[in-house]
Amino acid sequence: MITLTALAWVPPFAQGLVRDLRVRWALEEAGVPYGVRLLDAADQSSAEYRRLQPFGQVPALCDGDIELFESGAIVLHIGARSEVLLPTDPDQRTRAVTWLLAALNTVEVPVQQLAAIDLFHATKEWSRQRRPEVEASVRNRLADLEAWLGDRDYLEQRFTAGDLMMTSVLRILRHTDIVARMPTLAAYQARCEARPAFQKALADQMAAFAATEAEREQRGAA
Ligand SMILES: N[C@@H](CCC(=O)N[C@@H](CS)C(=O)NCC(=O)O)C(=O)O
Repeated sequence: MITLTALAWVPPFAQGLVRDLRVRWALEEAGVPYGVRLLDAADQSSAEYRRLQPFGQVPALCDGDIELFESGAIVLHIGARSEVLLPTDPDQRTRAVTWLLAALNTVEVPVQQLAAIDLFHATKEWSRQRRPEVEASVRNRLADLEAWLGDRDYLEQRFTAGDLMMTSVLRILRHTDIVARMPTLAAYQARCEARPAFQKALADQMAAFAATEAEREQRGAA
């Protein structure tokens, strides 16, 4: 049995972005059933949780005897069970892994810097000074990605875990119009997000937050 650890609640600006979504999506693509353990903020720093996730973050995953953290590692672990995520042809498989790593190491780094500036530090003087340079580096990365995509539907011949991760990273920019103004990239993101597995994963993450809100309201009213 697979158990995914996710957060019980986050503020609306983060709902639909929390990184367990990537894992839920991979599990849905692979058709692998799973249960979810929801963490409160206090649980994140507990010694018990730190044994599972050394940094106290989500996602984490237990699959039988193996305990995993880092969304990339978890998606690769699930991908090993699913031709949909990782092709069996060794070269195609390596290309899919390469794109997953490019999403995390090359694209997510500046994208996350921009999100942190806009969502957590917007009123600080240093962020006002730093933002133009970070936005420019995001735009450069995305222009290169758009050039690679050209008229392809996916990063390689077909959808893989690389597209799953790249789309998950592009979503982080939803508070900006950067992707919307890049038609090839916007169409690519929409194509990947239209997949039933993504829609199910997103609905399930949002349902968990709604359930926590309802429970908190009920407790408040009692
Ligand atoms: N590199 C990690 C990043 C995980 C991460 O940043 N998780 C966020 C939620 S999206 C988190 O748990 N934040 C709370 C914290 O850092 O305390 C991964 O991809 O799994």
